Parts: sequence; structure tokens; C-alpha cells
Amino acid sequence: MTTNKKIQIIGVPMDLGASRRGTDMGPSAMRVAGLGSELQRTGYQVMQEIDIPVPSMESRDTDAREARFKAEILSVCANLATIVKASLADGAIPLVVGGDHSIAMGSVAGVAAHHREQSESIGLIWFDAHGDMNVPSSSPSGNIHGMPLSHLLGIGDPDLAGIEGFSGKIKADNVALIGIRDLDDRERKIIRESGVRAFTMREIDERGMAAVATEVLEIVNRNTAGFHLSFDVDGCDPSVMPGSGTLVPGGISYREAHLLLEYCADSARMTSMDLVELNPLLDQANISAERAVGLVASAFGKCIL
Ligand SMILES: [Mn+2]
Repeated sequence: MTTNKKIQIIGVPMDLGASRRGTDMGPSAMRVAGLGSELQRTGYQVMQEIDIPVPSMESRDTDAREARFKAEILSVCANLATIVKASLADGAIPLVVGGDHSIAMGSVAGVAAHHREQSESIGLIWFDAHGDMNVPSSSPSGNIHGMPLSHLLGIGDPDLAGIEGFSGKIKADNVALIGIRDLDDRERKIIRESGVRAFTMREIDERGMAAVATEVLEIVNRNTAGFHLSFDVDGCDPSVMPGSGTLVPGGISYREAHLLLEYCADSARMTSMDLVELNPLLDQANISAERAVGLVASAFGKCIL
């Protein structure tokens, strides 16, 4: 496959949104696993990579219980949104490599802001074991990586929801949550009331990934300019991705994940992507990063034959 399309890889070495340490090493692990060269082989022009500066936990204080390290995460996300927006304006596809999942508040804000200027909206695929739809008052941990999706929908803390100067980055009926199997009690109610379409593991078991992926793409492509894919590696089964901090058994298999991403590539509507929650400290000889590179290549159109 050949294309003259450009990819802008953006590294966001952040672990402030999580309790388990180590997601800040995710961008490095993906680079060591050959992310850039694999995308070049898939036929893309890969731009010089950009890193977003992130403060270390040790250099900061937080006494907040409801939204830990909010000021730092807000500042990183605002910066990321600006870079993502500039990459799109430059004709590149942003590929944001985390880092914990809180960074999606920045990447999706940037993509949504870019399209909003053209009076367009975007869809969102949220691949995850969790709902990521807590708000500061519902969260048992205060970890912001459990809250990004609610804030992208305009629910929760007004500052976190207001990155790029507007709230409600995406419409709930253009959001598909896929792979979920571990929700907090109060979060369950927030998801049900949000209008987001949630494809649980049970539904994937019953219907199969091909049928689910087809419906996911209908949801995110309906009256949108395309979709952003926010891919949390913990959506995959822990046997596939041992290198993540919040493992939940009973997840999406390696082939099911590839199939979903192959369908994403076939649709030719993906505007941008996040790859998050990779934790090299918990991995086995970087195998999760190597598998994640393979999954990203599928999302960008690598075919078996
Ligand atoms: Mn997540």
C-alpha cells in the first residue's frame, strides 16, 4: 500500500493521571519497538517526532483527593491540544503515544477544535477495559485517567471539560465505547445516562467482533468528518498486553483487536489516534509494545496480504 499521507507521532510521557507508576515510559518503549519505521514500511511519511514536556510526580505536590494533579494534567493537555491542531492544519495525522489515558482530553480537544473551525464534528472510538467516565465527585481514586471520556462529553470539572475554550468536544451519539468489563458503581449510572453506545465484552462474545466493528463505525461516522481512535492497551486481554497497570481478565483477543483496527483502516475515516496506558515496568521484555506497534500498523492500513 502506498500513500503520500503524513503521520505526526507525538510522545506524551505522562503518569500523573494514574496510581501505578511507569506509563511515562510508554513513548520510549514504542520507539524501541520500532513504531516509526513500521509506519514508514506501511507507506507513510513519518514526520520528525514531537515530545510534550510533562512534569514528574516527584517535582509536584497534590493534596487533592478528587482530581489529583489537575493543574499539571490540564497544562499538558492544553499544550497537546495545540500541537494536535497544528499537525492537522499541516495535513498530518496525529498519533499520540502516552502516557496515561488522561492525555486523551488534550488530543481529542485538538482534533475537535480543528474540525469545529470548519463547522464539523468528529466521532470517537474508545477502546478500553474501563468506562473512563468518572467525574471528580464519583471517582473512588481521584485518578484523572479514569475520567477523560466524561470530560470530553462536557460532564464533570469545567476546567478539564473546557480545554480549547469549549465544552462538549463530541456528541454522545457519535461515541462508541468498546471492550468494557470493569466499571465503578457510580460510573455505571453516568454511562447509562450519557447516551454513549457501550459495547461490553458480553456483546462482543455474543455478536462477534466483525458485527460489532461494523456498528461501531456506523456510530462514529454518522454525520461526522471522521473519527478519532483512543486505544487503551488494557482493552486487550492481559495475556496479549501484560504491560499495563490496570489489567482486567476476559478482554479482547489479539486477533479481535486487529480486526477492529483493520475495519477502521478500511473505512479511511480515521483522523487521529491515541495509544495509551502502556507500562513498560510491568511488561515482559517489551512484548506489549511490540504487539501495540503491530496494532497501530493495522489501524493505519497494514494488510496481511
Ligand atoms: Mn482508559
